[in-house]
Amino acid sequence: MEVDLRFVENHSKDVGLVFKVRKVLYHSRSRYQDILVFESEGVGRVLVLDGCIMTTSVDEFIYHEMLAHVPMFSHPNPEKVLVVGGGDGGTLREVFKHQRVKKGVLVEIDDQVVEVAKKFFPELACSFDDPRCSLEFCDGVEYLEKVKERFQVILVDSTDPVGPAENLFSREFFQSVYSALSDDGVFVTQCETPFYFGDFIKKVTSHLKSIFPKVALYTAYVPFYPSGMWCFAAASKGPDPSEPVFNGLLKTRYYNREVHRASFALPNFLKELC
Ligand code: AG3
Repeated sequence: MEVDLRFVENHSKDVGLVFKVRKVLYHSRSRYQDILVFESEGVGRVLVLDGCIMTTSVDEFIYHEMLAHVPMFSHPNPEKVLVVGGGDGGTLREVFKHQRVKKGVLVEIDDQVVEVAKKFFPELACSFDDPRCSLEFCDGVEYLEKVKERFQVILVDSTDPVGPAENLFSREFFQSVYSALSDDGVFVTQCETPFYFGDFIKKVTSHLKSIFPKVALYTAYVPFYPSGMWCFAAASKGPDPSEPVFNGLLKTRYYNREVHRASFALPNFLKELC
């Protein structure tokens, strides 16, 4: 008899998303979180942290391209880039598509996530083999409090703002990000879905506005995240994040110049959050 195994992510107490599981490839608890990898029937491999879908083989490109390329294309010369979180490597992979990048630092609290990505998601973890990559295993908040180096672009690719990632959305953390950016630096953080995290998004943008001269929200459609509508908060010391200034072409499947600009056009209920 075949066992009908399913994984459910609960998006609220009443709504969730169900995946048919072909095989559980890895399941273990690290020092920080529960890590699960499964082969699904319909959407390839799935990475789950603390019960939340982080990425699937079929839609990972959307989130990673939109988190990385919007700031990367709006900065005239992003030589040094810092990614906080993103231990699967997908965001850094997109960053390294830019030949102009000389160094990409990834600060991840949980080395287990990197190990798991290397084993089960080589198409994401390939970024760790790039000679420009520097990996630091520590808390992003502490790293940014101490770092002396300055970055043109800083990205936060975190889990939901509960548990290990909570402090990555505090005003103090955004203040350290501001200090670690070069004078024309651009910052983007993933910032959840307006359907379930509206108040949270509002808090994030108001913290950012109290520190940065330019703040804007943009969205992307990520099918397997709660509600499918995903927000990113961009904050800049100089360049306009909604304007792609770099003219080069990269191989991307979701991102292009039109999508870049259009992603900043906000529906009315989202305008209220920024
Ligand atoms: N980081 C954002 C994931 C948030 C998803 N939330 C959820 N499923 N409840 C993804 C990491 C990919 N590099």
